[in-house]
Amino acid sequence: MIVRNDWKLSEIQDIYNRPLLDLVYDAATVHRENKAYSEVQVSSLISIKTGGCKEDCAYCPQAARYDTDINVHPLMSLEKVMGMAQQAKDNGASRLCMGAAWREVRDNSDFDRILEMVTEVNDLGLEVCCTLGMLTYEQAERLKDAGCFAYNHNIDTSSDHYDKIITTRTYDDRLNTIKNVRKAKMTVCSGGIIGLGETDEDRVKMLHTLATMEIHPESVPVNALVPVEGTPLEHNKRVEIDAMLRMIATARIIMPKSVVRLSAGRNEMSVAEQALCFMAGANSIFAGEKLLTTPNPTFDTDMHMFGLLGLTPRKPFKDRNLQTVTAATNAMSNE
Ligand code: SAM
Ligand code: DTB
Ligand code: SF4
Repeated sequence: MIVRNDWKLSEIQDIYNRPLLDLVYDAATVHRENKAYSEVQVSSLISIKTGGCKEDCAYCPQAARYDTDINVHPLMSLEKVMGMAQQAKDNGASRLCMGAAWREVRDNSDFDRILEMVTEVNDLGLEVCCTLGMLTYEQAERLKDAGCFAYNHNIDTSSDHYDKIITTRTYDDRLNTIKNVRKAKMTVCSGGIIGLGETDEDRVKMLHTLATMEIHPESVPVNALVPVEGTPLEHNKRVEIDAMLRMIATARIIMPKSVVRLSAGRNEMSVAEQALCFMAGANSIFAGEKLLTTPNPTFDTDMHMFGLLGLTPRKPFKDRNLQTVTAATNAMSNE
């Protein structure tokens, strides 16, 4: 399978705009070249620090400036996180993603505590992912050394649409954090959100930014906006299934080796809609009754769906992915 990072915008546009069932069929064909196509990576999310964030991301219930009904709390204790991590593992998750409502990481005792969480969750045998906002290279290295396997930092939308959604940090800031994560040899988890009032062209541009990165993100979350009361986007229309399918299928075709995660928005989707997304190449979900602050299907509901669709949860696959990163990074340094 050839992995390209020289995609032209017009090529991606042509793929994205194919008749929907042709697009899904083409993506499913690419997906089936992967012998593990019926395995789905199951990640569980913990909001280790909720709310009170200084940023102005228009979609986010955790921004301090919006009046939303969330359970604001400071950084959780190590013990509490470990209890939740064990529960996620018992439920069949292979990855645990810890999220903090921060603009950026600071070198303080909170970060030290997170490094301990990372080490201990890793020792449980789960892949550890963090999403803590912007990171310097040195902080990325510390996370990596503590055992962090992946770092989630979304580009969210196209560079053109970005400043209609966020004004408190730039697109380049985001790309820079992603570079720091890559340089520290963690795997990169980066994708975006649809339903932010963007056009199809913005969606294609966002996919183009991801698919022309020197190394594709190992995982690409596709979130449908969960409109939350009190945020500027609370009245945005629900994302239709065709938009989700076009995003997932196009991502699958242009980043054939990446894990594509059907992320926020599943609570509003039927099993049939989700089945189409898996058909179109989605091979990861967030499971557990809560995302960060909003509801999500329970593990039991998802395991029932997996049974119906003949899908199986994927075991932690640390070695395979690390080899990919190491090989790719070696190739970069040999150039
Ligand atoms: N504060 C860190 C940051 O912004 O990178 C980490 C946590 S932040 C909540 C992680 C991601 O969640 C955002 O980049 C965004 O893509 C997604 N997200 C937040 N609110 C959302 C919503 N209402 N609907 C869909 N996705 C959302
Ligand atoms: C991602 O792309 N989606 C997740 C995770 N990365 C951190 C977060 C979704 C948040 C949805 C809104 C909420 O629950 O607060
Ligand atoms: Fe803060 Fe992250 Fe929410 Fe933006 S998305 S307001 S940075 S928690």
